[in-house]
Amino acid sequence: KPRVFSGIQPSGGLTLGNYLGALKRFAAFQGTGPETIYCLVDLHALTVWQDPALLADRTREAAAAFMAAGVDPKQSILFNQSQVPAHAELAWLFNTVARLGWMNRMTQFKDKAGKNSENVSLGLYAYPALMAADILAYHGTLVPVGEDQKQHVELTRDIAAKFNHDYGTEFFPSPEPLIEGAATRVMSLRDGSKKMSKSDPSDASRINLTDDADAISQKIRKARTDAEPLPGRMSDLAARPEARNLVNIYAALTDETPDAVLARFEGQGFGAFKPALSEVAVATLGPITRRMQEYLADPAEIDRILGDGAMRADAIAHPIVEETKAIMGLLRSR
Ligand code: AQP
Repeated sequence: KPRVFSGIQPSGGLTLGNYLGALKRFAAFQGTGPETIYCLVDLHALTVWQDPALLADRTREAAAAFMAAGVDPKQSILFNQSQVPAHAELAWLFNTVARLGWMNRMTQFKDKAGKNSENVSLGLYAYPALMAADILAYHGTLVPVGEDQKQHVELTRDIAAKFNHDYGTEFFPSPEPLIEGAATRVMSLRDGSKKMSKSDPSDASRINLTDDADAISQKIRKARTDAEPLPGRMSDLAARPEARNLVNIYAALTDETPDAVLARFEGQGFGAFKPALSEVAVATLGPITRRMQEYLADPAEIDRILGDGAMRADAIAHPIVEETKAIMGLLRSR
């Protein structure tokens, strides 16, 4: 039975990259058939330092962003990871299945650890095994993510396959990464070779879902570009990553193809393109920001929604973890 599962870390304010690469697509899966399960992966956020005084508020803010972007907690299951024990429990079992060599190939770990890899948490290294647990605790089969998470979903498939092989079972399905649209990798506004990220030290590198119209316009106006006019086709932007990024963002916001956008702006420079991009960005994000603020005005209601989601999630995941333990031969005497 197909089941959609995906998550976002409440490790900071969510960005336009998270919206276009993930949230917007999460909402689009609702009502299409498969059950949809969306998770604020707070245990993942802990893999880098989180201020305890901020983490709960960031989790509520991320929940508000999900709902403001169209994730309906009645149609979908929406909850934070740490309220459902199955995630951490299955992650340990998967730590015994995953191989060190597989983890050593993970590019996100290399990027985040940088040169200082002796001093990062063990959790950051084990992150992909926890992500495999997130998905497989629900027998998730469809995983909408941005391009940066493709490698982790592939590792999830490897873990499922090795578990099934080692224990002579077909218990875990092989989940598919769904990476679609013009915004599978939104890049930093300051550097076309880096992805837009909520933890980038430069606020000017990203558009936050909480930015107001002035901040959005100013960031787009200052976004790094070149002095060339726009061509008529994306294939002619191959060597211009910053320009390509802005066109992709425009296309994702308006649900057009990048080539359709370029057909309208061919021959024009960024003096004309940037104000047009600001306009579509403000028109899309403005209502989302306003709805977020409405949800955030009632934090107790957000907590109630996440608690309800966690109970529904637990009802699916708990039996799957119990069955996994039985398959592995762990004694259960009560
Ligand atoms: N720039 C992006 N373009 C498209 N999709 C993106 N995603 C993240 N950045 C972009 C997608 O958003 C989902 C949630 O990501 P995450 O919060 O779990 O962690 P991340 O991928 O590491 O994202 P960030 O924003 O860069 O977070 P930090 O800075 O905390 O590491 C995923 O589906 C991801 O692909």
